[in-house]
Parts: sequence; C-alpha cells; structure tokens
Amino acid sequence: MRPGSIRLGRANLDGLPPAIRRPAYERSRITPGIVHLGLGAFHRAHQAVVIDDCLAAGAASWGIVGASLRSPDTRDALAPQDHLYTVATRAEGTEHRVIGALLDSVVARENPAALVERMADPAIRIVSLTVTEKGYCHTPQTGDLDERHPDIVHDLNNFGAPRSAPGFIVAALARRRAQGLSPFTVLSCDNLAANGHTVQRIVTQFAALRSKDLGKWIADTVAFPSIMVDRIVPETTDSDRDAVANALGLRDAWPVMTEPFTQWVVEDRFSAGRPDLAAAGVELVSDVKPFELMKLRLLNASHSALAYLGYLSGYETIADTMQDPHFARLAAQVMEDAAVTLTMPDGTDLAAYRASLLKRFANPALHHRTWQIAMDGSQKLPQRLLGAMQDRLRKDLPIATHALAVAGWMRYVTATDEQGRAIDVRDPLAAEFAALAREAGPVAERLAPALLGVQKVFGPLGAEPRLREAVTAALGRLYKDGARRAVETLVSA
Ligand code: CS2
Repeated sequence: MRPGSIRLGRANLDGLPPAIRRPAYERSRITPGIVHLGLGAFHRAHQAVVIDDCLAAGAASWGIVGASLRSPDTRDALAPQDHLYTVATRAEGTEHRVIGALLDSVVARENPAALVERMADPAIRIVSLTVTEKGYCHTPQTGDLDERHPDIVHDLNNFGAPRSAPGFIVAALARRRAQGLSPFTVLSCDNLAANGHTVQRIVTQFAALRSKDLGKWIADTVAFPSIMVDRIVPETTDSDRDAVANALGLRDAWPVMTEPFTQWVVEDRFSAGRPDLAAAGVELVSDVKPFELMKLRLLNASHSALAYLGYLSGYETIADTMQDPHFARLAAQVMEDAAVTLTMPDGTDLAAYRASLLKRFANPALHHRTWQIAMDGSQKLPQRLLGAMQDRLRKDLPIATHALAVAGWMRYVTATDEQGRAIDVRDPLAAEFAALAREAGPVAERLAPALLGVQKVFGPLGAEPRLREAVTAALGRLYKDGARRAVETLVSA
C-alpha cells in the first residue's frame, strides 16, 4: 500500500512513528468548553495548540467545537479523521504534532440554529473567533458596525438563523439571557486594533438594534478581553500534505504548516472562567494594547509592505522577497519608523523584537505567499500602516517608507501588474478600487487622490496634505521605475 493511503484517526494514533507528538491525555474524557468561530489554519496552529497543552495539564472541560461560518471544506476534511490533525513546525527541520483539542466541527450555513444552540450550552464558557478582519462586518476606519452590510441586514431580519459572526454571538447571548444562563466570554483572535473593545462595540451595537435591553445586558455582563496573537501560518499546499503523509505514514487531509515561534498575550478578564493559560505559555496582562500595536505596526505592517511591493516585483513568497537585501532593508525601515510611535512597558526590547521578525520572515521553510498577505488590504491598512503614519505626522516626522507601502497597495488594487497581467485582487472593496483605477488611469496624480478619498479605508486622514503628497509621489515612482527600483531608491536614500 502507498505510504499515507490510510487516514489519520483515533484508531491509529498509537501506531504513529515515535517522533510524532500526539495528545498526552485521554481524549474520550475531554468535554467542550469553547466554541470557536472560523476554523481556519491559524486557529488550528495557534489557539488549538495552546488548548491541547491545557488539556494535557488536566483542564479536561476545555475542548473545542469549531465552526466554519460558510465552507464545509474543513469539516469534510477533519470529520473522517475524528478531528485529529497535524501541526508541522518548520525551520531547519520539521516537527510534527497531532492535536486532539478539536472535538467536533459544524458548518454554520448548513444549520445556523444548531450552532446558536451549541453556543448557548451552559458548558460553553468561551466563544473565540478568527474570522479575519472582514468577518466583523464593521468599518475598519471607525471600528463601528456596518449596519448596511448585507450579512448584518440579513441577521437582523433572521435573528435565530444568522450568517455573520456578530449575528451568531448576539443570538447565542440572547438565548442564554432568556434562559437565565450566564454569558460566555467573547475572545476575538484577529488582527484588529483593540480587538476586544472593537468586537464589544460591534456586538453591542448589533444587539441594541435588536433590543435596547439586550444591548445593555451585553455591555454590562459580557467580557471581551483584548489579545495579541502571533504565529505565521501559510496556506497548506498539496505538497505539504504529501510531506506530512510521508512523516506520519498516514494521510491527513488538512494538516497545518507553521513556524516555531508562537505568542499569545491575553487580557485577564473572563466572565465565565478560563483554563490555566499561563501554564501553557500564554502571557496574561492587564492591558494588551501596547503589545497589539507593537505587533500590528511592526510585524503586520512590514508584512503588508513586503506583500504588495514584493508581489509587484515578481516575488512569490515572503522568504523570496526577504532574500533581496533591499526588501529586507525596507521591512527593517517600516519597523524602525513605526517603533517611534509606540509606548511600550518597561523592559520591552523592541530592537530584539524587530531582529526576530526579520529572521522569521526570512525562514525559507515557510512558503508564505505574498498574494495571501496582500488579501483584504482595505481591512488591514488602517491598523497596520495608517495609524503609524498619523502618529508620525503629528510628530512632524517623514512618512516616505509607509507612503511607499500604501502606494504599493494602490498599485496592486489596480488589478494589473507591472507586466500588464491581471492580479487576482481579493478584497471586499475590490470592485470599487478597480472602478476608481479604470477611471483614473495609470496616473499617480489622479489615482492616489481617488483612492485616498475612499472614506471606509482612509477617513479624514485621506485629506491630509502631507500624506497626499507623499503617497502620490511614491505612486509616481512605482509607475515610473517599477516596485524593485522604487524600493531600492527608498532604502538607499
Ligand atoms: C499576515 C498575518 O496574512 C496576513 O495579513 O500579516 O496573517 C500574519 O502572518 C500573522 O498575523 C502573524 O501572526
């Protein structure tokens, strides 16, 4: 038989090669305490690994039920293997670990009422989310619920059978309140600015549209801790699946690939208890904001800069991009410029953090595509790049580096690359950007102001004369010289 033609599952865990780490607990005794919305690769390589450690330390009532909001793909891949899957950690070598923390999975679209019911189960004490920035149905620039978002309009009219993450949370909380149950903690694990506060605002705004009392009850009783999460998790490819099958001698339909580094900083405010996260390496703090901003403005900002400008320069992955010394310098410069906008608690070594990010980006074992990170820029720009630009302008500091990154995004969302080929732009506002680009033509003086006028992304900052000037000049260089030369010129200045 071909190696890996038998499927990973409960029955063959004991037969795995000795080098493969497996759940260090009796899985049949584990019961669910967490419902997680957004069962993607990031959750499975990050939070689920931490929970796996908690379960091994004896926290048997904190297993995870995962929900995909739309696609059945993850459930279809994992259900036949008893929801076991492999995390492959890649650097010089690869380490494999089979995770058992995920006990079950559901597809919200197939039966939304059943998911609401599961979330309302008194055993569930945490509802966590990784639904990506756009999954919050909010306006990234202001942090408010987008009341005209089609999913929100739908959910207000179909309260018991929602589609959106805010819709599910509010429906389940309403159910708990009606049954006299205490609420669960809502834990947003996405890269939003002040994620806990932001999701609290979105959820209470949604609830208040339904009923004032419900909105107030949520505001008064539900905890929304903010957190900072960090682990680089590229999309799994078929060759990754083959490599994992070779290591396991069994087929895993959806393993996840990641790096050795992992970090989770959590505000310690839970309304219904939590597992002993500190024992599993989580940093519990009273205020996570400085760490969140540090990560968004150093890691994610330079990631986005590398993604847009690297993609335009023909680089497929972040590691390829980092091999070009000018781009490595660009990433360092984005971080350096952002660092002066941060106020960190005593003892934080920002220089060491920056150096470690550059090393992580350069990890050649991770095939992290620039195209993947380039996705959903409209939802990412404000917290990654624009906040730092605003702070630098306030201090009268130059913004040329960040302006080139924003111009790279503009050039990218025109949907035509430097060779005239189409770019597959994935963004909720892609059609609006393409229309603006068509109207403006490839002329920086027309395109930059047109895109800066998109309020949902730029808000009032788009009208700032110094920002307009810097971004227009950078876009002009991209059109004239191309992204590689423009980056070289910037970092050599
Ligand atoms: C990336 C992040 O896709 C992206 O936009 O910048 O997913 C990044 O890899 C993670 O935030 C790292 O923790």
